[in-house]
Amino acid sequence: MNKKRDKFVTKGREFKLRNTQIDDLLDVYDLQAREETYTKTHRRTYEKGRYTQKSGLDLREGRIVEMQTNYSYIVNIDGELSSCTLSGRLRYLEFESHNPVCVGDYVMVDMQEKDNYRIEELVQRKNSLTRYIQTANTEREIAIVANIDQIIIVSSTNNPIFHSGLIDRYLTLAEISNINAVICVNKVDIADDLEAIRNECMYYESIGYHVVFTTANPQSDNIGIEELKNLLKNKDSVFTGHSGTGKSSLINAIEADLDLKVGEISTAHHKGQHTTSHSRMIDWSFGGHLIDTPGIKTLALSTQHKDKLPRYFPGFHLFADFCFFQDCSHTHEDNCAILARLGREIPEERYESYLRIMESL
Ligand SMILES: Nc1nc2c(ncn2[C@@H]2O[C@H](COP(=O)(O)OP(=O)(O)O)[C@@H](O)[C@H]2O)c(=O)[nH]1
Ligand SMILES: [Mg+2]
Ligand SMILES: [Zn+2]
Repeated sequence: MNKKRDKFVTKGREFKLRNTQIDDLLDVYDLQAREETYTKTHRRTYEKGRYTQKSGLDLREGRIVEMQTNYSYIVNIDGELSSCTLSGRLRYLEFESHNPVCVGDYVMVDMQEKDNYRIEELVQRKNSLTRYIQTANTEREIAIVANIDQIIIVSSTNNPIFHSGLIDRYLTLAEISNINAVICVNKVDIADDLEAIRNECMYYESIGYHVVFTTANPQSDNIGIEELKNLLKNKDSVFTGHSGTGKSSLINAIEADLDLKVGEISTAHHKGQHTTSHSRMIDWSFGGHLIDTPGIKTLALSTQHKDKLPRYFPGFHLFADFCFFQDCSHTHEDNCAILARLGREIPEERYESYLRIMESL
């Protein structure tokens, strides 16, 4: 086993030797040094390294449905689930990206050796949700989930209190990530002022988002569950939103067989049982998938997104092209199309939310 790996590493280095400059090789095994010399050359190496140079492989396409450890994945290949490890070359790439593949990724698997299927290539992603981690002087992108159709942003009317600023943040992130979003307002049974919330949500509907109002606790009449279910059908979805808004309850109301734990903080639930990066893709009985990933809790707008906020804040893309300045921040500039629409197409409270997010980044 070890011998085989050594052989492969040697091959990997040959590949490097052919394709990179000696300068790049010197610090290959020195992560610290690599971080300090992280350059465009490395990025190019990474792009090249995505594709295998080995010959004689029996490559088949599959989709990662579960991440067990950083190196071990369950892959769905033509409807059959197989345990696969990451090829040595992709592990090497892990220096660059921390996890070169994630749940939802389409990958090419080498099936030459029974009991030793290996992920050799990553197929180009349609989209992904990523988070950033900061190291000494670079920041790294970590993919949480890839190739999904939509993010279900769950908020509650009460307990925890309705918070449209958070919806703005998630919508911005979804837009930046090129992923559709659905807004779910749960716990309509305990709203103090449902009308006010409905009014606030009309803006999201006016810019094209589907807003669904629900109840999900077993004592309620399951308001909106059928509507939500129809939106999930034949699509791959991720649920996100503050803890306690009712994500697990909603999923249980939609598909009772899953029997997710309600009212538990899922980090605690996962602790000791799996690594925190344990993610999986679950089949809905009615078509499509739910992607359950603890990584979603780390999803947040960060400073890396600040430059994009003026264009990606919900609805602003509809008007930002009409601002006089291309890089308009919509705060003090003359001839700003957003400021011109304040109080009309852009409600004051959305603009204030925009300013708050801008400042927080
Ligand atoms: N009143 C009311 N309570 C709900 C509703 N949906 C969920 N809850 C309760 O809210 C709490 C948190 O729900 P949970 O599904 O664990 O939230 P999660 O953290 O987002 O997964 C639980 O006590 C649920 O019973 C609802 O529609 N109405
Ligand atoms: Mg939960
Ligand atoms: Zn502007």
